[in-house]
Amino acid sequence: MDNMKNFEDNERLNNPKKQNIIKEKLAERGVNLMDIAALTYDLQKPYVPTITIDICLEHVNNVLLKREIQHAILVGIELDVLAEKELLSEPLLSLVKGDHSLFGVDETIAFSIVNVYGSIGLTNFGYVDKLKPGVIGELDGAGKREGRCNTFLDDIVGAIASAAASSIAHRYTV
Ligand SMILES: [Ca+2]
Ligand SMILES: [Ca+2]
Repeated sequence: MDNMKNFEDNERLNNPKKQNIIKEKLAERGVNLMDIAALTYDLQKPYVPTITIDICLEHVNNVLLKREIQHAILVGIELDVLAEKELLSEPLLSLVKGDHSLFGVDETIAFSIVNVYGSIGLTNFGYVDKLKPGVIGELDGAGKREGRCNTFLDDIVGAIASAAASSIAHRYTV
């Protein structure tokens, strides 16, 4: 009975089919899961010295299984793509394209990703959002080029890395 219940819970929370769609969408936007795992590695290395990049990648994959997170990623990426194609209406188009400093919905989407993993996720996200390490900085820079919009993507990537780091922290610390 318990096994059945766990199975149903996982069915409700996880969606393995959509995980592949999410991976494809991230790849289309130039994001490699290994780059996200590298961010997770840097976040967790000081706390879990035995951590490996493969463990980080495994946790990144687990994060991408969660329905709630998949939906947040889909919304964010779609808005970046629509902004690039100028298919949003004003004033939203200018806000998203310009990554306006008072536009915070990209961070709100990121919070909805890290929130799944509790308060450690939020702390990790605050850190990567401030320092913009690795691929986050690259995406942020690329998004400022003509015809390119990464307003949501940089926060999404930071949030996935932070969520994976939190998943590791929950597993390895007491
Ligand atoms: Ca923002
Ligand atoms: Ca952003």
